[in-house]
Amino acid sequence: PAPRTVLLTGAAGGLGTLMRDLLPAYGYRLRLLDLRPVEGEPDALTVDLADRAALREAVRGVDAVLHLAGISLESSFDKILKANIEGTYHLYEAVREEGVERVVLASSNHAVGFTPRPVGADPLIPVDAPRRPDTYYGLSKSFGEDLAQFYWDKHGVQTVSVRIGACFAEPVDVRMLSVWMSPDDGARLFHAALTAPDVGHTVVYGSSANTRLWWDLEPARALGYEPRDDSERFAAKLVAEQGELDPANPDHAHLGGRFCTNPPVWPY
Ligand code: NAI
Ligand code: 15L
Repeated sequence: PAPRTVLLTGAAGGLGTLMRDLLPAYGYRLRLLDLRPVEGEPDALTVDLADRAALREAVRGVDAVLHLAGISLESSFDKILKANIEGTYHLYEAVREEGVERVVLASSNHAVGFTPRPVGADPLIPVDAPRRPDTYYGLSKSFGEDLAQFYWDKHGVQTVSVRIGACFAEPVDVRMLSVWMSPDDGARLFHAALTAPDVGHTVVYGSSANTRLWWDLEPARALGYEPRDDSERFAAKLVAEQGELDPANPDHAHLGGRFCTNPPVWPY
């Protein structure tokens, strides 16, 4: 049966805000959590992932957790350690202690960011390609995937780790034509990840069915995900403004794009 009550962590963030709008249509009742207040949601829990007691209370009685909270760009190792590495550990401990069956974990393409991007007829990047984090941020996502595997093997907590490409209303640069996940497809994929049976720990790439796709979407499709969007409708405008990706430009050489060379930094 589909889980009904889902704890959405990171509910005040960009993706959290999109999913607050889109997931209720799939029948979920969302319990919201963030470090910051969630605008217009007085019942949202204002909780730091460092607060284990509050996390335990937050997960009590939910059917699943959609874990989006954390630092979503590059930062110092110390900040990443606290929010993403220790924070995700605290979340899994709360989940284990309260007997929650499933987590859907926001991993990122930056866990494999130093993988060279496919060029021309190169094959799509498989989900079992070696992890090649491109930042401390990407390292924390790689850790999250290991943590999820460990909690499955050791404690029977199921996880789908979604290596999200870039989920925004529209792609904003030419690289994003390859990695874009439309918000509607994001909701479709999270719904599939929340409901597919017997996932154990499954890692999938998360994007739309883009014409310029770089990675294999079959593992996501195997969960029941049927993407309906393709970034190609934005391509003419973006390519006219920015040109095609340049094989000689180091910013364009890897899946992680600029995260490999000059990563955007978390603002606080
Ligand atoms: P965001 O930065 O907009 O939102 C993250 C939220 O987490 C923020 O509201 C922040 O207050 C909260 N947060 C940070 N530290 C916290 C802590 N210690 N305790 C509780 N809450 C905390 O990021 P966005 O774009 O919404 O991404 C959500 C998740 O998805 C992140 O884990 C990110 O790494 C991942 N992701 C997102 C992608 C995207 O395209 N939006 C791409 C790949 C991964
Ligand atoms: C991420 O992991 C970031 O959280 C998001 O803000 C985007 O920059 C995305 O990757 C990307 O690769 O474009």
